[in-house]
Amino acid sequence: MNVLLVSLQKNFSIISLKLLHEILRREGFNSNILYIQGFPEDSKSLDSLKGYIKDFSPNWVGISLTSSEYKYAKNFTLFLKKHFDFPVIWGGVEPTVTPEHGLPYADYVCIGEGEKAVVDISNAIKNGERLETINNLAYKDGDNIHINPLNPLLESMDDLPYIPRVAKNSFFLHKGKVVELTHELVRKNSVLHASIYRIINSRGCPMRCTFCVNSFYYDLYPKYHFRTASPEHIIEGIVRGIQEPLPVAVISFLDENFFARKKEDLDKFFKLYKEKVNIPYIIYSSPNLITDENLEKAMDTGLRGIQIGLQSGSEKVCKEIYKRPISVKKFLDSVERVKKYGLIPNIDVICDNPYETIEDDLATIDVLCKIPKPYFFYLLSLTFFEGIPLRKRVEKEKPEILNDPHEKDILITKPSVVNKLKHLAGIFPSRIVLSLSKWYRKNPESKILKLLVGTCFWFALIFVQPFIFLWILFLFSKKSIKQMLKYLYYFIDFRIFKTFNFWRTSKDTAQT
Ligand code: B12
Ligand code: SF4
Repeated sequence: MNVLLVSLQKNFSIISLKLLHEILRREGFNSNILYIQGFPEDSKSLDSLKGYIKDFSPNWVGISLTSSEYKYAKNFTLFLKKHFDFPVIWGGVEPTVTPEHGLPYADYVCIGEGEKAVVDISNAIKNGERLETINNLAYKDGDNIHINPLNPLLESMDDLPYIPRVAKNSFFLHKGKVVELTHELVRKNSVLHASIYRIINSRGCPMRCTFCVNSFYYDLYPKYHFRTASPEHIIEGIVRGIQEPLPVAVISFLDENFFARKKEDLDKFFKLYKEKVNIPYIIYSSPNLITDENLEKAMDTGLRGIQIGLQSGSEKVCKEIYKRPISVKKFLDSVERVKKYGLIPNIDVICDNPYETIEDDLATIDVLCKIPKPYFFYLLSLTFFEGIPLRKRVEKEKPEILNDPHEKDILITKPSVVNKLKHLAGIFPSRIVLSLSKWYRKNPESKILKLLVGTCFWFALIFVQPFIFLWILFLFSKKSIKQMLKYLYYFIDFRIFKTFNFWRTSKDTAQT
C-alpha cells in the first residue's frame, strides 16, 4: 500500500504532513512525502512529476493545504486527474474550513484532525472498501456535500510519533527534477540555512480572537480545548531533532500560546530543556500569560524572544472587533516585562482593517512608539480567512470589503501613510514619528507630509533597520560578539529581506 503525501508550501516546515507520514509508516504503510513548492508550469517539471508518480504508483494521494496553496492544489489535482486514476484527498486548514472549495477537484477532503483518518483511508483502500464511511471525510453526493462525523479530538499527544526535521522517503521537485530530499538540500533551499528548527507540541489556544482559525475550531469541535504533549515527550523529540545533520541557531516553538500549559508542565519543561537541550529558543504567548513567574523560570533556560500580539493600539478595536480582552496597559506591561528579563519582543500588528478609524491607527502608532527599542515587529494585512468569525461579520456588514484569502498575501500591507508610520514607529526615533502622526491627525491629506513620511520610511528601511537588526542580534547573542558573529553567518542570506519584512514582501514570505 503506497501513499503519497504532497506539500505545496514554499518551505519544508510542514509539520502536519510529516506527522501523518510518520503515523502511516508506523502502521506499516509505504508513505512518501513529495515537496513541490507551488505548481510548476514547465514541461520538464511536469514530466518529472509524472515519471516519479508513475514509478511510485500510489494507492492514494493526500495534499495538505492552507489558503495560500489553494490555487496550486487545484492545478496539481487537475494534473493528477488527467494522468492517473487514484483517489486524491485534501486535508489541512483550507479544506477544513471550506470543504466546498476542495470538492470540485479532490475526491474527498479531510475535515479537522487527520491522524486516524489517514490510517482508516489506507486500510479501506487496502481492503477494497469504500471511503464513504470514514470519519472526518467529506465528499460529493450528487450536488450535495456529505460530511461524515468527526473522530473525537486527539487527547494523548504523547502517542504521536517523533517528527523528524527531514523525514525518510521524502522527495523534492528541484530544478525541474524530482530528487530524494537530503538534509543538504534542505539546508541549501531554506531561509537562514535551515537553522531555525520549528516544532509544535500543542493544539489550540485558550483565546478565541475573531481573525484566527482557533475560533473556527471551537465551533467545529463542541469541546475544543488546549492539549499538549508532556515535557518528557517534547524534550525527547528535540533531542532527536538536534542530532540531525542540520544547523540549529534557534528553536522556534510554534505552539500558539506556549504558556497556556499547566504550571507543573512548564516547570518540568524548563528543567529538562536546560539539562538536555540548552539552545536559544523563541515562543509565542498572549500578553496575559507573560507573568514574572513564567519569565523568571524561563529566563536562564535559553528563552530569547517572545512573539506577542498587539494587533491594534485601540482597545475598542481589540475588544469589539477582535474579541481580545487585553488592555493596552496589559500589553505594554507584558512587553516591559519581556524586556526586563533581557528578552526580545516580536510584536504582531494587524493593518488595513476597514473597521479602524484614523484615531485607531494613530493609537497603534502611539503604542508602538511607547515600546523601548529594539524590538521586532510584523505588520500583517488583515485577511478575512474563511471560517473565522470576523469574515462572517464582514459578509453581513461590509461585503464590499471582503478579500480573497486564496489570493491575498498577509505580509503585504497597503503602502498608506499610517502603515509607513507604524513601520517607522518600530525603527525610527519615537519623537519624530509622534510629530509626524500629530501632523497626520491634523491634515491626513497633506502632500508634503506624505512625501516626508515616504522619505523617512525609505531612509529608515535602508539605513536604520539593518542596525536595529544587528542590535537585536547582539541582544539575542546575550551581548557576546563571538556568538553574534556566529549567528550572522546564518543571516547572510538575501531571503532574510523577505523574512523580516525589511522590504515589501511577496508570496515567498511563506519561506519563513
Ligand atoms: C505552525 C504554523 C505555521 C508554521 C508551519 C506551517 C505548516 N503548514 O506546517 C509556519 C511558521 C511556517 C507558518 C507560516 C504561515 N502561516 Co501558519 N500556522 C501554524 C499554526 C500555528 C499551526 C499549524 C500546525 O502545524 N498545526 C499542527 C498540525 C499537526 O496540525 P494541522 O496543520 O492542523 O494538520 C492537521 C489537520 O489539518 C489534518 N491534515 C493536515 N494536512 C492534511 C493532509 C491530508 C491528506 C489529511 C488527510 C489530513 C491533513 O491532519 C493534521 C493532524 O491532525 C496554524 C494555526 C492552527 N491552529 O492551525 C497557523 C496557520 C495555519 N498559519 C496561517 C498563516 C496565515 C500562515 C502564513 C501565511 C502567515 C505568515 N506569517 O506568513 C505563513 C504561510 C504558510 C504557508 N502556507 O506556507 C493561518 C492559515 C489560515 C488559512 N486559512 O490558510 C493559520 C491557520 C493561523 C491563523 N491565522 O488562523 N505557519
Ligand atoms: S491568541 Fe493567537 S493563537 Fe490564540 S486565538 Fe488569538 S490569535 Fe489565535
